[in-house]
Amino acid sequence: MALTNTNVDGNVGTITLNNPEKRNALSDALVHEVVEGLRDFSARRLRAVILRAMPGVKVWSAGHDVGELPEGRRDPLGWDDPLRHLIREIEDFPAPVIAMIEGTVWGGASETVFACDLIVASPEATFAVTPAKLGVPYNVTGMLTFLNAANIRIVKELLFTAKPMTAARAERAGAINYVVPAAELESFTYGLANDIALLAPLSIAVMKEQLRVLSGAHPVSPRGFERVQGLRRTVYDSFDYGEGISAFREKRRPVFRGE
Ligand code: YXS
Repeated sequence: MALTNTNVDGNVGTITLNNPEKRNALSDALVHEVVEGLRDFSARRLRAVILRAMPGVKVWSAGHDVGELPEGRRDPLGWDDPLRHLIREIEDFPAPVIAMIEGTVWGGASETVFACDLIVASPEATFAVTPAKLGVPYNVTGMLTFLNAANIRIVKELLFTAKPMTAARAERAGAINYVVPAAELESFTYGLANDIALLAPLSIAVMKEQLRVLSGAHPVSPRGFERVQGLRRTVYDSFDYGEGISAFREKRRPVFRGE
């Protein structure tokens, strides 16, 4: 059964997350469908893509599929993790990817949204970044996605509180572009996409890639990178990581020990 719907109208493509039973969790299967949709849109040389959920949804996406996270002793967000693939496909897509947000956004889905080029949200939308809820050591490029989306004060608030941030606050922080009443969200977002689609696609594609290269240009020494990876390993090898994953699966509150 399809976990997403795709649609093309002129030079604008739409990918709709459609797995409400699992609150559009970013499972390997769902991410695969989104990536295939983006690759098809790229082959068709579409000039803008809208990434959305079904109209009126309460949960845009519940984030990484916790059921697919390793129990421990393995990096939960390594290079080949589905979420990492999805982020890179969005960043590499040769035209603007616009996130149209209704409902709540969680964990890796918040990074997915922040990796998009433009974000339009309804006033009821919220964004939560949840590694600290589960004891997950987020990865380096993921940290960069957040740092490129908002200033470090806002990033620390999102990461250290794991609490949902309202669309209004996210807009004030510059982390999202527009907050639009739900009734106007679709017409506004498609108007934006169609305006972009009338402009020079090669110019936009090159400027998008330039910005990707420049925004990713943070010098980290090999020693610095290995230190970060070593620290992350102490987290995903910890009791707390296993406790966070188990508590989610057992639908109970985790009791973290700091070890
Ligand atoms: O019990 P069933 O089989 O009906 O399934 C339930 C949930 O288990 C499932 N589900 C998920 N399955 C896998 N991964 C998920 N992230 C996930 N979220 C939900 O969907 C079915 C309905 O869930 P339920 O009953 O809780 O729905 P609800 O409407 O009462 O509440 C919706 C949420 C989103 C508030 C609630 O499901 C929730 O809090 N989900 C987890 C949000 C979250 O913490 N996501 C972070 C995932 S980990 C991640 O993204 C990164 C690795 S990190 O943590 O580092 O950011």
